[in-house]
Amino acid sequence: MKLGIIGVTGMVGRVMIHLLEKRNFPLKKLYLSASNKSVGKEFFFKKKIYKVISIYDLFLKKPDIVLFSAGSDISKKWAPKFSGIGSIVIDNSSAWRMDSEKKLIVPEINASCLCKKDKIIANPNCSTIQLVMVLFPLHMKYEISRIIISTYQSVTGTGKQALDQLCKEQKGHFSLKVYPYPIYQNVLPHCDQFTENRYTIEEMKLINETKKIMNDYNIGITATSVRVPVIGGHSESVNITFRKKPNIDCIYKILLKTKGIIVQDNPKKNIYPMPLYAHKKDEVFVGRIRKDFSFQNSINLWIVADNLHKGAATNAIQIAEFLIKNKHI
Ligand code: 11C
Repeated sequence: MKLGIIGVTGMVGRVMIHLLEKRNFPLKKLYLSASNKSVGKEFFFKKKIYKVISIYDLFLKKPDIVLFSAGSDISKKWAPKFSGIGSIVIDNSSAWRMDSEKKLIVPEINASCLCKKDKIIANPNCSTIQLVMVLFPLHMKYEISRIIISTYQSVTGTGKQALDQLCKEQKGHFSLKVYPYPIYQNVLPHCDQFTENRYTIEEMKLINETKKIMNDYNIGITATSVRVPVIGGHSESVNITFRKKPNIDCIYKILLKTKGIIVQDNPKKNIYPMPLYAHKKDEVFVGRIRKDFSFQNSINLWIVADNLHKGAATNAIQIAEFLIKNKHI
């Protein structure tokens, strides 16, 4: 397997290298690529040094799989070129997610819809992945009719500069301006840009991507996305209304046996998911599972995951592993 990463110097790209090594991904060749200013930079993989090459040089290597994590513009320009020479692109940007001809994949949910003709496969937004991981098995049992989501998103979702802004502000330096206001000791009800409808792009991704992955456009979804001065992962408070009457014990059982989910829920011992614990882990953590006494057939729960892991790199690599296992390559 010849695999390339585009955007290897970014926060997600770095986690991708780490996970390929940790998961012992079957590789014949690994190519690391990034923007021209990073060409020549060195990375360690399995104790060997790898130098960053340009995207064009990666293209000339004709990789079997390319993991893109360099933003939408690069994906729009380069993904069709790579797929045109037979590479399978797994794209972590928003470029192709809502394209009706491209599949938006969370392997635990819908990888079985992939076929050999899918040459550009979209990896969902981080806050969507952790959400649907929990929603989907419950939807299968009780049919979700409405979801109200409030997120508490890590600065790592914005990237390295945002992490630097937080770290500098912690030391009293308020010069970097990735966000319109300080993020240290603050909370911004604002992730990504605002759209015409007064929701942010991040909120619209949660709404639209969730429907596409769950393949159900009748679910009512509303979202508020909030940036918090946290590093370890995104948290989500979710209120779910079902068409069928849910049973809390049964919901526990379903989530306990769902692959990729860890239930952390013991109020007597103060056990619940937190970004401090989820940091650098590949699973999605769920807790605070309880009935909503104010509305019929409704529950509340709390979901946390490391947005750079299951929210991005882990999910992309799981898609690649699925393709290999199922002989799509
Ligand atoms: C954030 N969810 O936390 C974003 C980052 O579409 O893949 C990931 C953006 C994306 O700001």
